[in-house]
Amino acid sequence: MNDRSLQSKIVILGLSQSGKTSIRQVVFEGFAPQATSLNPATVRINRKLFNFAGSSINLVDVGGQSSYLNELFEKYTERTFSDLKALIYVVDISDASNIMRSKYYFDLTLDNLKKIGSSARIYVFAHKMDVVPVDKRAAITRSIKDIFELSKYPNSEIYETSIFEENIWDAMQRIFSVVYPRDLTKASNIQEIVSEYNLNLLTLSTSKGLVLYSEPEKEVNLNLSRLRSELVKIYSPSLDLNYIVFSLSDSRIFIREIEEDLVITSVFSSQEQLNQQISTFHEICDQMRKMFKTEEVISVAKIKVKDKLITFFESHNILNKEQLETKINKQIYFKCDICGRELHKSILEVALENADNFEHAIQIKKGFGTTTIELYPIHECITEMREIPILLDNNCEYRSIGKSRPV
Ligand SMILES: Nc1nc2c(ncn2[C@@H]2O[C@H](COP(=O)(O)OP(=O)(O)OP(=O)(O)O)[C@@H](O)[C@H]2O)c(=O)[nH]1
Ligand SMILES: [Mg+2]
Repeated sequence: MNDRSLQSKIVILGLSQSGKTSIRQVVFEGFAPQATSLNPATVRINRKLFNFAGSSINLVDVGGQSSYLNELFEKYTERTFSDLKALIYVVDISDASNIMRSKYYFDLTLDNLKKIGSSARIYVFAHKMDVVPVDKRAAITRSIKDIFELSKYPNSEIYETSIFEENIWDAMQRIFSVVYPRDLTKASNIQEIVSEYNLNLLTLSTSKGLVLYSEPEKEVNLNLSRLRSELVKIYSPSLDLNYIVFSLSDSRIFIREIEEDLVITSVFSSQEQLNQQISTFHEICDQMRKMFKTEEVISVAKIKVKDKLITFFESHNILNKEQLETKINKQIYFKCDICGRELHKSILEVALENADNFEHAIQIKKGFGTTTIELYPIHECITEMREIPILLDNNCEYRSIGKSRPV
């Protein structure tokens, strides 16, 4: 298993205020859509690694102000677009006056992707659709398609999206079904379970309903995981809802959350005995739980960064491997000098957030008999992203904190 194979990079681009960060927050970070209303503009680039059942999505959210976009295309195209699996280009359909400017950066993006020979798929989001009455939407989407000349790009698709509606999840599901890096061993184990127990369908999804594994691979129109969350809200808000079973035409559907944010759906034929199916379902859940147990699925990317971090410290004679294992996971508490927020991060978390910029985020300085480790955690402050210099001693213990600065 090589480490790149379980990581996919997605870049979200588009003009400022078009809704990129909001999409990231709602889909990947569990924010309520309303909570995005006061989002500050993203400064430069925000990169984050999200783990879904052992595979990671490396999500790059680029601040859409012209100065950042210009800087990206002048200096960072290679770094931003290399190994790209999917580009999400967000067009704010409520901002007609900027549509040609948006098209300009779209063309620039596609020119650059072509230049580096990228085979990334292109997903255009006709976004903020909630502001448009349903009967006017298709016409708007058609005109975006024309203006952006999408027919020129056979690997492009356009979706109507809004963070306030289900369609953002449908669009993300389509993207995930192409770019989510499936672990082939797990996929074939699931296949075996399906044939062993004679299932019609077995899926693993997030509780928001993004399907990660599905055997056979098919699109189910009903979002079963989300149905489960709705039922939990109605019937069992304070209890743990063990599992749900119901019949639908000639199928019997079982749904259960096996780990935090991992939901199993099994579909049996309704011909057989219910009792037998209940015990089979629990057996399947146990097998799947073992396969996707959180500790076992610390993403490969995380292990890679962890190893790199330990080797880096060891090469500077800072503690030994065993001691480092504990130290790099220990939370360091600090406070932002601008917004006053109290924050905490471990050395490993700083390294993970800055996997692309590791050498900057963690530096070791030696002089006059002392060794200082400098950490630069990034913090989403009131109006911008800021990095906060934290100094540690040669035991990786907190020594002092510096003034934060914009990144
Ligand atoms: N009506 C509506 N508003 C949205 C939607 N998505 C995002 N917004 C709002 O749009 C505003 C800007 O959102 P951001 O996500 O910060 O925009 P951005 O594209 O990240 O902007 P930059 O970081 O400056 O590039 C916020 O107030 C969001 O609440 C949507 O689907 N519908
Ligand atoms: Mg943003």
